[in-house]
Amino acid sequence: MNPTASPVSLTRYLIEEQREGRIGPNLRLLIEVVARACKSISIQVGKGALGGVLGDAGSGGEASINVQGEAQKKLDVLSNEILLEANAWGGHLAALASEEMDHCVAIPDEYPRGKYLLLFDPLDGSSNIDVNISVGTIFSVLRCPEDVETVGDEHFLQPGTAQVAAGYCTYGPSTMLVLTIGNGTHAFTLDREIGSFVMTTRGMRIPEETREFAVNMSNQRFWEEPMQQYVGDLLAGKEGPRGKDFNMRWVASMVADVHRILTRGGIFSYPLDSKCAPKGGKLRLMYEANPMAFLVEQAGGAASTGRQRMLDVRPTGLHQRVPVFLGSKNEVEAAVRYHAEHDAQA
Ligand code: P6P
Repeated sequence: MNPTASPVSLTRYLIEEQREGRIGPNLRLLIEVVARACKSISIQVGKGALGGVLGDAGSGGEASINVQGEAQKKLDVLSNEILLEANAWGGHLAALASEEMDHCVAIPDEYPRGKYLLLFDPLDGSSNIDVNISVGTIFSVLRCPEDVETVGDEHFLQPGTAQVAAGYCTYGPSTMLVLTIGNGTHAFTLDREIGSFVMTTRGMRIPEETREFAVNMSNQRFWEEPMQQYVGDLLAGKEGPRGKDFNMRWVASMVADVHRILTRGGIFSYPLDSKCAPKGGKLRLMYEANPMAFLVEQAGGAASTGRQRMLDVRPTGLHQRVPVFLGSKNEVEAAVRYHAEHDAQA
């Protein structure tokens, strides 16, 4: 038998990482449990209109509104429940936090408590579900501080550098799990015939240069001046100061946009604008920006708030929002320079 010929499953990858001492058995179990929950979510998402799971959550015509003030989709609620149930009894977690829940949830007393904290956006981009555009699950794993009797939101407030694992599952033409445990970023594709995630890219690498940017241009008039200048120069193309033409892509599903960037490069930005600035930005730090930043840095890219390395941000709230620039290292650094030069003149 030629062990190097057979495809590497997620299970085999994690066992090999454990054998190398890079993760312990409980973190390996946690990642397997999250991956299994993502398979269940993939099945539900894949049913579309046939599954009775499209449309807004809530009953009697009353929309269900989450802590973000956003109308929940039925699949948001279902995906959240799938992740909660999958992780309750395994003994690997101390508590969970979700975009869909106001506060963290401790593991029920009847189950053994583990030493990890799991954060997730159960179904990011869910506004795209009803129009059949790719959506995804984003997750981040932290260690639970030791000697904590009752886990609270405050125990989750750790910088992105404290993450021990992060990943997303994108529910697109294929279902893919992209994962880092701090030893590179790797992609696994769901083989539906055997029901396993199979490694399809070991060591994703983001090209340092790019000609592709992702931003919601309809917000342009609301952006800060350095962002206006930065994007204006991108749009000026080779006749402008950047000296090359750029292309634009915007799926409005972070997982889909970030997966494209991890696959072929680019820069993704959801900057401050006068609409979201009062909240600190649009995207959430703990379960969107930080896990994506970990994945991107592990693939040779960069991730910033525009003024600070994303993974260094000291969190102040479980649902804290931040401006986001991530992707091809040299392009993110260019965007940061526009902000630094602006701030230096202020
Ligand atoms: P806009 C989806 O709601 C999301 O949180 C991200 O997945 C996505 O990148 C962004 O918001 C899209 O925002 O303002 O373009 O709808």
